[in-house]
Amino acid sequence: MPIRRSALAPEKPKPKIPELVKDIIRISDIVLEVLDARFIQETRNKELEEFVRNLGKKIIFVLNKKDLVDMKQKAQEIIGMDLKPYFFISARKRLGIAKLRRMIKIEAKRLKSERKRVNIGIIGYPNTGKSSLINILTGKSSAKTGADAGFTKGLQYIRLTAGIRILDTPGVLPESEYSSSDPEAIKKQSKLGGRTINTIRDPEMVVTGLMQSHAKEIEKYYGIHAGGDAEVLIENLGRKKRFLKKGGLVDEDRTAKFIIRDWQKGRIRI
Ligand SMILES: Nc1nc2c(ncn2[C@@H]2O[C@H](COP(=O)(O)OP(=O)(O)OP(=O)(O)O)[C@@H](O)[C@H]2O)c(=O)[nH]1
Ligand SMILES: [Mg+2]
Repeated sequence: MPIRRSALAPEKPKPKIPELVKDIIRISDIVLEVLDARFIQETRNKELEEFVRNLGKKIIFVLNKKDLVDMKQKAQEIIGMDLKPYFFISARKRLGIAKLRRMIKIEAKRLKSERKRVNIGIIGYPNTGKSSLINILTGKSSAKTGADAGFTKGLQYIRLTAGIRILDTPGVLPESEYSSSDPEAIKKQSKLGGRTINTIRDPEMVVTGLMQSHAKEIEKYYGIHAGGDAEVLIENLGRKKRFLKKGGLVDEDRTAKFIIRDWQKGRIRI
């Protein structure tokens, strides 16, 4: 049964690493940390990695959404990043999946001599594509996916092959971003997809943040020349899409949210 999202519920303080995620890590034999290839360092969660390592478990780094990045540039960027082993993949475009699946099976086979069943836990920052990866690996659409952060809520098991189970987890924010109301933190979370559109009070501010770092790519995507100015972009796009309020003024809020949604859905290549 699909789990209802409680996007409108008041934000309650959450534990830093949710108990559910800790439990899944505890029963996992191998852990895959899914990172966004666009923002590798920013979506990494060192506390979570430490928790896994302290339990003596191996981490495989999965750099997802490679369809959105320039691979030549990325190959340079990750040198010396201490990500071993790592796999660049695209769950959306089905790139790099066979290689990753092979690696998982080899690791699992090694462990299977010691136990009946091998559990693979999938962890990571919200919205990096954990559930999408599971669907691609298993060839089923059993793990629910969605553009909103925090889409995966409960425990989900999916069978990979006989004796190998994959466990999905809800995305976890790093401690430094936890319940922050600082505008810079909100901009960052929205850019990384760690904050859902429903909880963004000032979408124009977020678009301003996106334009500060990626104006060229965003303007190209919409075919609008805005000279890096978020207001100009919103005004023009709102007119183009006919997102208008009474009196014919552009509905800036709606237009800004539309841009954030495209960004979080991974439609804009950078
Ligand atoms: N461009 C691109 N988008 C992707 C890729 N993989 C996933 N996405 C998109 O990223 C968004 C999040 O995907 P999910 O699989 O729900 O991410 P998740 O990590 O399970 O998210 P939470 O459960 O909320 O933490 C969706 O809009 C996906 O379509 C990819 O390889 N490329
Ligand atoms: Mg999910």
